[in-house]
Amino acid sequence: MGKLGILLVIVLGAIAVAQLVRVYEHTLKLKKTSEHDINDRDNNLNAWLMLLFMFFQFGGYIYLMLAYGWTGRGPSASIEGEETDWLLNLNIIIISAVFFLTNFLLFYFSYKYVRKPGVKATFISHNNKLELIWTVIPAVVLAVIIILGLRTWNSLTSIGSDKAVVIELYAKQFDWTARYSGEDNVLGKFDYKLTTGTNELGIITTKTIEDAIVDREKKVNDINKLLSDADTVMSDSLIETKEFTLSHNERILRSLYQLKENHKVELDKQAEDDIIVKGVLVLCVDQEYEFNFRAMDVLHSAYFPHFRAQINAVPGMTTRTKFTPIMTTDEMRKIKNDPKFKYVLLCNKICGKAHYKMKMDIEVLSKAEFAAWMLAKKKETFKLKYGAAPDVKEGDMAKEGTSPSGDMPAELASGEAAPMKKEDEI
Ligand SMILES: [Cu+2]
Repeated sequence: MGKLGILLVIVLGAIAVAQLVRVYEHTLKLKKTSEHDINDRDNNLNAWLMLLFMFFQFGGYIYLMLAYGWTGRGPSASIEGEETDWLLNLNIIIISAVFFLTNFLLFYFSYKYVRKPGVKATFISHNNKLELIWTVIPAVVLAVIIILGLRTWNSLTSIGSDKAVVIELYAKQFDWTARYSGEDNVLGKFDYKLTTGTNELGIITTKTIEDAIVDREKKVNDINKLLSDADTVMSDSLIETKEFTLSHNERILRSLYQLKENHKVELDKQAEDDIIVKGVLVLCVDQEYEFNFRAMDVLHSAYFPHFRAQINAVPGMTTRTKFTPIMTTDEMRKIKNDPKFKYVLLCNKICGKAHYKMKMDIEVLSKAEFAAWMLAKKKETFKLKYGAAPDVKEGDMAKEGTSPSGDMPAELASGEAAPMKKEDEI
């Protein structure tokens, strides 16, 4: 049975209902009563049904609470999450109280004040006291919820303490990339104009700027050559497109020259010790983390359900949140009695077709395990993966003690850059 069959059943069903109503109207006419005359038996039945419905929804609410363990969130895996949980619980208590009270009044009064023969209803047009009560009480309760919420929100989105480790999370359709800030705990600066296949996060170093300029100059030259080539025959619309692409590339090239002029070589160090990680975000237990978020394309929302953190990742601006994991993945597996349990970072904003699978696993390790993992990752700094600027002397940087890669093997220190992947034309 296809869609047509379903449609046919719906239409026939509607016709059947309409016919039944007509039959009912005719019976009433035969009985010489109007359909507006409702007898006491029908009224009492409806009054009892009201009461039954009230018990049904109260029972359902209590059953769900018991079946899923309060709100179904499970234990919080971060210090900050416990405060958020406290707030959520306060809200649930208030909401539940209002739910039970208002629904009780609605359904019980419908039952109690069912029409009785000979009893006339009292007509009340206005009551100032009642108006005041149902305006002031919700206003006060809402004010308390908002003030407490804002206080928590401000503390969660403020800059981390001195002990906080800074990590950047970069969102794009449809995955997350983490950038650890390295030994100096400072993230290198970035500029979208430097984004290429080998510098996905657009990190600024002397070398990435140089490479981007070379790349962009080549693009400009290629188009110029094509446009001035007398042997190439092009349609007017193609010429227009090429000229548009040319002016776009020239504009970017001009800002790249500017970027180069304003760039301070000392800043290279901030970027070069950064470590870019995909796939699994590895964290250390009892360590405060400050997460900075960026988005490449559209709005995303970083959601850490177990750590009770969520914040939007917005193109063109950096957003921030922080938390301190208090349970390793292994500890949580024991609590949940689930050996396959994994913490996750999800995207909680419908950002496109494959939004549902925009996810990054999170592994919280003990201090010793994390130190071992980090030691291995030190061999994957941005400098070692991308390459350093040819004019920066390794010895000088090591002497200053600010570069973690001062002791790197000579063959890696030579800074062989991976070839730049050609960026798509606009
Ligand atoms: Cu997304």
